[in-house]
Amino acid sequence: MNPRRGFFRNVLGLGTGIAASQLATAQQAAPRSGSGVSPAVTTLDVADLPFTIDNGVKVFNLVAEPVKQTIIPGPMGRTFDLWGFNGSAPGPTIQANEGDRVRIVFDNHLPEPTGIHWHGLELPIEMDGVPGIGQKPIMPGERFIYEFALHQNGTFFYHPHMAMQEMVGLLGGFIIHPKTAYAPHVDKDYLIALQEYAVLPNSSIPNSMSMEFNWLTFNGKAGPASTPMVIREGERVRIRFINMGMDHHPIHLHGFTFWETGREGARQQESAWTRGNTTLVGVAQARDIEFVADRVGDWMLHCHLPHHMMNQMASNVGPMTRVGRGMQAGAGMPEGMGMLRDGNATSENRGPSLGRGLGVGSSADMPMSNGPLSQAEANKAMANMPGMDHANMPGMSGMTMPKLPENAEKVPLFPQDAFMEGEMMAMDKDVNKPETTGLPPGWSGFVGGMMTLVRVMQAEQYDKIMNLKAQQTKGSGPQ
Ligand SMILES: [Cu+2]
Repeated sequence: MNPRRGFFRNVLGLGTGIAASQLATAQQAAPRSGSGVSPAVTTLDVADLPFTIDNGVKVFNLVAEPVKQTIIPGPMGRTFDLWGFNGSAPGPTIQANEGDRVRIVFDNHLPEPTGIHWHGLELPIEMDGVPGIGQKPIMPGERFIYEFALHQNGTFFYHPHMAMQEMVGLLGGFIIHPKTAYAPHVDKDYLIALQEYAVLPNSSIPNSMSMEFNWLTFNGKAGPASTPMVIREGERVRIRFINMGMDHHPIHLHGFTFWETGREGARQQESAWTRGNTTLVGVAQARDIEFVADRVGDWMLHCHLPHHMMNQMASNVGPMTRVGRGMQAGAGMPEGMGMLRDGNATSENRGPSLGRGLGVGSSADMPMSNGPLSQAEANKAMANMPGMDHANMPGMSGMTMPKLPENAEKVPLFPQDAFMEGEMMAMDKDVNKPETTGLPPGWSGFVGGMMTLVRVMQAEQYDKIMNLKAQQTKGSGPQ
């Protein structure tokens, strides 16, 4: 494929939602070299941070602030109160080139002091962003100007150097393109930020004290709201992952064996590349993978921790489906962290959730598994959740509860996924976008948490989706 054509296609794809004047700067972000060009990195569902140039310095404006982040849209969806940057959590991606000098004008619109750390960058101590050590804390309403030269290249990120703030959304990608484009050339280059939240069913605020999480996100969206990657058959693809949370995520790709080509430090030399289909993205780490998408299909890309492939799951978050039982609220820090208050692990007073819980739903209250225990209970629960009443949802009336054997509940371990995953959980319409065109009806009921799709398609279908995207962009104009 002509790499230049690929480059412009990517630049245009990136232009969705940014003004034409900024397009020029996005173009400049990708250096040329004899071996080809580095495509601009696409952070699906998250914008890029625009910049201006002042005397050769790239100037970015970054604002930390409370944000409303829609994790999943629609009547079954959730919007959380998070702290993010420039309107989103994660914040917009910074893209620059090796050799650039950057100035980041940072405004603290949070109600508490902070400082922004440029994770992995080699820079002067006073630019390292650790409040109380290298710099004074940046107080609410204050501005601090970071300025430094970039002599590295690779996948980096930015976050406050305040532990609890890291847990409520404050993270963003920082991509430094190399002076000479990496070889072999890639046609598509994506960034996926991994974040997790513990949010009770009746709340919009994550419990940053929790050790267990029920909302797992790629770029601020839980499946099926994460926008799929759309790839033309034969393209070489790079996906970069960054992780800021409490858990390490084993990210697994279906259908392809990739090369792990980069880590948080830098791109690896080729002799150090390793083959795999799962890469463990540890907390504070970055991992880059590359593969040639030579097999058509809608391939899963997901964290393989089972609880991270679902939405709303946590030990005994019962009241959502067990209507009428009530919920313990206002638990203190020991309960929230699942600590023992007194006695021992087998005493009556075990704390609400035997460790690592969300801090609700004591195991004494609910000595049973998650979810409804029978079809009758499930139907009752559905009736109490208007958002899930598919009979009354436009376009969803075809989706019903699955027909199960009458004696299903006599089988030990039933139910597992029967009422948690499947067509009755589908929300195709709510997450419909050009990139989902042609997926089987009900697909969205099988995609949750840290799950998305790598859709590899033949040229005709690929062009059709690109046209739909172009029309959408034209229709909506700059956002
Ligand atoms: Cu995970």
